[in-house]
Parts: sequence; structure tokens; C-alpha cells
Amino acid sequence: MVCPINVAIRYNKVTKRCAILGTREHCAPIPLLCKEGKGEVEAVTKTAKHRTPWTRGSTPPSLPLQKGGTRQPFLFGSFFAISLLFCLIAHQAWALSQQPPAERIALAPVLTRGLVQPVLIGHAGDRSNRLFIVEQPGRIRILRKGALQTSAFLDISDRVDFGGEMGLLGLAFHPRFAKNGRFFVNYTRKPDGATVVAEYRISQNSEHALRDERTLMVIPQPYSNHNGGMAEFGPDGYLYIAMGDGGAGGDPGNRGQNPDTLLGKILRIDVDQGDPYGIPPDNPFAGQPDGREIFALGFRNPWRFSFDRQTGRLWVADVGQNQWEEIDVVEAGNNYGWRIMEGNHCFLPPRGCSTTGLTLPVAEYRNQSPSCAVTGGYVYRGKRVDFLRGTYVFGDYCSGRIMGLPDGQPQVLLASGLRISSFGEDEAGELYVVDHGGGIYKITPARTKK
Ligand SMILES: [Ca+2]
Repeated sequence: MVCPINVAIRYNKVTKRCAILGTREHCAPIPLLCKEGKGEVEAVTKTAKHRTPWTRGSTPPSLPLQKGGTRQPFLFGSFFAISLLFCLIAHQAWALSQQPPAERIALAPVLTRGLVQPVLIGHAGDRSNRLFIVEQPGRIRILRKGALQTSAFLDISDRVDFGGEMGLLGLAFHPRFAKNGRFFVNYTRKPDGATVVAEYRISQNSEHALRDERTLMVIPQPYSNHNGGMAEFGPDGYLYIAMGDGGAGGDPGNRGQNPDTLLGKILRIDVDQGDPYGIPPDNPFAGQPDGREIFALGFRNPWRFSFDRQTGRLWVADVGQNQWEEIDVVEAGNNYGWRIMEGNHCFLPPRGCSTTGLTLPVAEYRNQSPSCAVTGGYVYRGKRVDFLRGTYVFGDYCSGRIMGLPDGQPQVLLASGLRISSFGEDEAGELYVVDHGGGIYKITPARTKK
């Protein structure tokens, strides 16, 4: 039996030991080197092949720390010795090929003034080459050929409860927007702070939308934070919506795990059927009285998600609580763990949690200062940055680090210094970074130093 495994090894500053903390399959962990970076610990995640099944629940081996920065693993019998040797060689080769996180991308300013707290950028798929920017207070602006149009495409700031994590948070254009002019927004409403998912349409002038709203969903929010916010159409033509766990800290109502509430979930609805919408027949709880809109569960605050335009895969970045920011590849019916787990780690209970039935992240990083919250991005499918093609690109709101996930391990591509509220694609698949302070930047290749 050959079973693929993902091994996460981390150096614990308290115990001064490296520990193998998780595997994604029922396979044995393989020891690798554990590295302590400058002021923080780097997570090392690798996929490897192993022939020995591992019983879930058995104690994972740990690696002692030696002074001088090199940590040598224990040997666990002859098999592990051979595995270890193989892995050390493999890891060294891998480490050489993944040379330090050089700044391999650059940012070209597209717009640095005129925007108020932008939280999203995207295109309408109508071949107009326009970019649509969502301002959190409740406006959608049009950017055409680098120029911001003075009057808003849509202004619903009178309906939007804005502040903190509340506001106009999501925008999704219907896959046939060019023909039907329909688009959808996700916002926090006045005066009660509930989440609204609503449909709008363009007017006869394609630069302006009508303010008439068709409300699809109203979801009460028990606290002002963790409103999720993203809305986007999948390759299946259904509208996907990100809902946070309702807020406070630690998900006090255990909403992420409760299939009877829409909080703490990724939802999926059919905006072309039903009134006000239909339920896709293959939604996991389609036949139940509650939770029929649920596509996947166990999320804390999945602020941003995207579909890989080539593979259709759904990438969700779920903002962590105290320690771990995570990236998930999301499939129908899966449970992504919150609040039982934060990333790959038990949250409640803090130790010995059962991971049965849970899907662990494809990557995680610590949210120690200067990092604080993951901002989900996109799998790069553009043409300008060769080496980035096929890589999931994301960032951290506080540190401003733009990271890639070339091999399951977060790698810093650029320390941007921006407050990254979102990423976004243009029609050609080029990537943009949104600075919450009021800027839009395009990701370009780094200039070669001479
Ligand atoms: Ca999770």
C-alpha cells in the first residue's frame, strides 16, 4: 500500500522540541527537519509517499531540538531510519530548490487615491475590460483603463451598516451578466446588522445599476464581527456565499458545527430557479427542513474565497482565532473543523479532539504579530508572471505579506506593507491586490536587479 501523506512539523518554543502535528491520511508521519525562522516558527508541510499505514490516534513522534539551530530526529527503528535518510536527502534537495522567499513579484500601482475602504475588485465577464471595485461603506465603483469613474456604478450606502467587519462585502456578476445584467451583493444591513444577499440589475446605461433590490436571503447576525462576505458563482452556475460563525470569539454558539444554522458555512443556491431562489438538488442537506443552502460547514470567518478558473476548485481562506490561519480546498458536504479545530490543531477541546469526519486545511500559518488574519486570493492563471502560474496566491491583512502556495507550504512572495483586504482577477486572469487604505495594485514580475 502506498499512501500519500501530508506531514506538518513545527518547532514548539515552549517545549523546545519539533513535533509532527498532523497527517491528512491514515499514514505514518515521516520526520523532516524543523526550522525556526527569524522571530517566528516556520511551518513545514510536505507531501511524501510512505508504505506503512498509521493508525490515527497513535502518538506522533517528536524531534528533539539541538543547540546551534540544527535539529536531528530520533530514529524509530530500522524502517524509520531508512525513511529518515530518504527524507533528509529529499528535504535538502527540496530546500535548495525552494530558495528563500525572495521578493519575486512586484506591485504596479493602478489606483492610489479616490477610493474609500475598498474590499474587493473583480470583473463582470462581459468583455468590457472594466474592473469593479467594492467600497465597504456601500458603493461599487468602475475602473476603466486605469481611471476611476466619478459616479458610482451602485450606491446603497444608505442601506448598508458600515464599520469594523460590517458593510458592503461581496459582489458577484451572473455568469450571463453581459446578456441579463444581473448581479448579486452581500452586505450588512441597517439597522439590525443582518446579512443580506440581494440581486440588482444594470440600468439602460451600462455604467450604472438600478437601486431596486430583490432580496434573496436575510441572515440574522448575533454579533457584529465574522460576517463572511464573499459571493461568487461557481463553474456549475450556482451562487456560493461565505458566512462567518456569527461572531464574538471562539464561536460561543457552536454555529460552525450546527447544520441547522447558515452561520459558519459556505452556502450554495440557484439564482435561476425558485422564488426567491432554488436549492441545488445535490446540496448535502437538500432534503432536510433546515440548512438546505449549506454546501460545506465548519468555518469561522471565510472572508474571501475563489474558484480556480482552470480546474474549478474552490479555495477558501478561513480567518483563525488565536493562532492559526488556514487555507482550505472545499468540496460539497465536507466539515472543515471549526470550532473543534483551528487549522490543524484542537481548539475545543484544546487537547485530544476527535478529527473523525473533519477535513483539515491544505495549508496554515501562525497569526503571530505582524500577521493577524488571512485574506484569501486566487490561483494565478494570468500570463505576466511566469513562475506564478498555477500557484494559489493569498495574503495577510496585517503583515501585508503576499504569499504563494507552490507546494503546500506558504512562501512569502512580497512583503507589501499594504493592509490587504482582498485580491481580484481581471478578465485575462491577471491578479490585483486591494489595499484597505484605498489602493489597487497589479501583481507583476519583479524587476531583475543589474
Ligand atoms: Ca478549519
